[in-house]
Amino acid sequence: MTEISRRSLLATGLAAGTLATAPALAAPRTAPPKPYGAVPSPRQWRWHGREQYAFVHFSINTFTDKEWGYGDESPKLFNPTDFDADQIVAAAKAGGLRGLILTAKHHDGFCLWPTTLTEHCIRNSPYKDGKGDIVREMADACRRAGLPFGLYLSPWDRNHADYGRPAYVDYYRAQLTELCTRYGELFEVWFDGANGGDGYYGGAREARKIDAPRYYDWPSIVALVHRLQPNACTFDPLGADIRWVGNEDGVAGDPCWPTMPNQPYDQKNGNAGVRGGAIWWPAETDVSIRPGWFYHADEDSKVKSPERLIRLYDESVGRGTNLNLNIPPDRRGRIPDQDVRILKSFGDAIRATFARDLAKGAVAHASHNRGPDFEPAHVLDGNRETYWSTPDGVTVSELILDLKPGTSFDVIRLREYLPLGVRVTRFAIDAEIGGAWRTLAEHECISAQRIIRLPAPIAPRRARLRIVEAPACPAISEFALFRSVAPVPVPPIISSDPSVLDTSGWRIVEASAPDAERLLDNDAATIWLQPAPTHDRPARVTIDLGKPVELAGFSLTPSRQVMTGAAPPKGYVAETSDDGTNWKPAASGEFSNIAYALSTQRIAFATPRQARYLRLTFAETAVTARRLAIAGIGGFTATR
Ligand code: FUL
Ligand code: CA
Repeated sequence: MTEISRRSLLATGLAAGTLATAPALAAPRTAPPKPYGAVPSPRQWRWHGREQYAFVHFSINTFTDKEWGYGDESPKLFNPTDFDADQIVAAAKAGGLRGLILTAKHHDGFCLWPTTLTEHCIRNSPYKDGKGDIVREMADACRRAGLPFGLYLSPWDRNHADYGRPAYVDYYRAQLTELCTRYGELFEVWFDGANGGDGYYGGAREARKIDAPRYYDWPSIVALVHRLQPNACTFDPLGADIRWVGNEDGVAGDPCWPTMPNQPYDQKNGNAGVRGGAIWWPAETDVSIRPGWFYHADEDSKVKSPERLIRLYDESVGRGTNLNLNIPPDRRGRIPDQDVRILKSFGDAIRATFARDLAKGAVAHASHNRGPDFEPAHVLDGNRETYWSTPDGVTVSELILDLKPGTSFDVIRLREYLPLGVRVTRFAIDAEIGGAWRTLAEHECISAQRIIRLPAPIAPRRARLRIVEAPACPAISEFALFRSVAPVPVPPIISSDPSVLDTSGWRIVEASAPDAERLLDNDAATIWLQPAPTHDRPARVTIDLGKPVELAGFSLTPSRQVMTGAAPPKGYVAETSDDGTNWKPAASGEFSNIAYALSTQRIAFATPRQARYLRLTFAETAVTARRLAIAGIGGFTATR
């Protein structure tokens, strides 16, 4: 018998005679391991248990078909016809989302609550004759459903006359005070990083640049929130409880460490975090179920499928971050039916997959044991506060599950006990099949959780977690096994807006770079990429619309992938043709604000016309970049 296996048998009390000869004295208690490196605050530790929640972008933009309002929109435009907070909350719950964060105010400055601080608010809208309060209705609906509630309050305010001056920061703090004192407990408060640029600013209509950290004095704003809402995690700037994952595609780095250097945020480190970083600043992965953050009828056909959402879950929650999934209400003030169907399919699949830990009933034993309070069996008890550990100094170690015969699984979930810090640097998972050990996966970082999906189910006799590298003894709170349940497919729909053309019959005739089909696949995550164009060598794509259509304009969706060194086009030349040979000009100009808002642009022709072919030419990128990226092209006909 090797030393390791003999010791592991002793530890689990299985070696012959140990039980019989053990003295009747209580075993001496061993102290828990000392924390390693940065650790979460109690508020952050609670937040890690939340896993996924809903982001709800709803405001003036919902009614103007924009992603970023300029700030001069009339409050009268805000008029949901059938607002139903309970329906929105029910959709979030169906999706398995365990909290909800509402945009109380987006960049355009319009406030969804009847604030005493500005006239640019719901009081001056037709909704409930100015007596409505969307923040209150959402907060109450969340409370009824037992869902924690949070708020987004855009620091950038394109309506406010004082934006850029000290007086605005006082206004912003007063807004936060109203929100943190009127609506009960908040679990998260979201500060958007988009800050400064052109806007209405009380009629000045100019560009205002600010130096955000200096202007806002974030630590004091974070302290204000913590004073009024001690359980609310603040999102994003240095000093806040949570960091941005560095993209809006829903993908965390692999690994994604919850620690960072104590320095202002930088996007590259934000995605993967920094092992051994001085502060606990875990990532939140934010992404929208649709291409845009706000509802647009022409994106009804582009809602992410349940299969896509599962992949996003694996690449965010499965890498130890929390997923903040945006589900935007439509102009009725409800989550659209298609999005509800998809959320339900996604939520059902996740619930069914993780309903039962198949490792329960296995016998757990380890190469090394710290003592009775740190038993290997603690990884099977479904309790995130109990964990297996080894003696100090024993870092390379392993934990084996002797499975119940016939246990078949294809999903593995591991969790570390985070109050003691991130301890495991690298680990492997092995399975014993037919008497031989086979490595299934090897990764860096476990942290809050690590989900590993196998290509197909396996039914080994034993499964093993091998800690390959760690600076401190491990503290593993879970080693669970599941059998994945696939989501029920939800067929895509054609837009609910009759003016939006169905592009399924469209085809690329000619393009200046390969893969132009990606413009037509209804998927904003696949992009058409090419070297940045010039006026001499423009980018160009010609599309056959399949049959002559009444074309009133086109839409262009930029890529939201912010780390590709690419930018969207600055402007466009659109031409149409009946035969693909003779071309007529249709429209030309610049896209408004495309580089920063990265939102779908809808360009109407001066006059609708019959056309079989559409040709688009792009001569420049919107900002200096190595490459041009476009995610999608669509078209619309005149509304009848
Ligand atoms: C970004 C904003 O500019 C978007 O409009 C959206 O609110 C997103 C969550 O954050 O920075
Ligand atoms: Ca446990």
